[in-house]
Amino acid sequence: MFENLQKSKQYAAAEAVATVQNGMTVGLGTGSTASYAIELLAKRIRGGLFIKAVASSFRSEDLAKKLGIQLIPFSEVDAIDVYIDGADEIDNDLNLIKGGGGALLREKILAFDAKEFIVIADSSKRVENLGRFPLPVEVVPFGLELTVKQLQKLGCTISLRVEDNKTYTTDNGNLVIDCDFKKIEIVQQLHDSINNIPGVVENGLFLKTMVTKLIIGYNNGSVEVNSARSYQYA
Ligand code: A5P
Repeated sequence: MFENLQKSKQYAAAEAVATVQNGMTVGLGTGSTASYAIELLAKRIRGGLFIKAVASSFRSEDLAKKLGIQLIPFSEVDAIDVYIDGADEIDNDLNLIKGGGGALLREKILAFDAKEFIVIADSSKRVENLGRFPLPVEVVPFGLELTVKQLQKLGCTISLRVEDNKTYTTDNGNLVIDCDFKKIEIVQQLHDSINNIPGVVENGLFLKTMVTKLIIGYNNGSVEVNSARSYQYA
């Protein structure tokens, strides 16, 4: 049966937003699923919920401001209580590929700090092995050709991200190389090898230790909630 992915994303987002409590500092993710969470959070705020928020991209910041969510500077963040974001691929162990929307560095900074990182997605994001979705890697513009050569040595086919016929630039003024590995065998090893290349700022592999909860939504309104420790691929 055809699954309405937008509805599935909304249900996953709603389940995550329902866990947010008064007084929390909330990290706002980036992408279509995270945007649903931002909209639902704004709705709860209109209903009386009081929170502070930080955003993982200019796009999410703009959306939050437009919807009346109070954003605070990082100097005022004691700790992020919960970070809610989508993913491009989710494996059996809750390792993720993120960064399809180009915000991987800011997303990882927020997710790493958060006491709870809730991943929200439709079921199409679940895979047995990461790697069919090309892995986004944020790199500095200087020495691009040399960094590309080092990435290729790791066994991938690379493409420099382009948007609207222009080289894509991240919110941090960097570039994104999408690395097609087809199948990633040892996630942690690849993560470390990529980040050991000097021109690399960050890569889109989010290791399982970061994720505390996965919420998969289905278009019939049901959700599957898995805590990181007990989650198994179904
Ligand atoms: C943004 O940079 C990404 O990490 C997104 O979280 C990811 O691409 C998922 O996006 P969707 O929710 O739009 O599928």
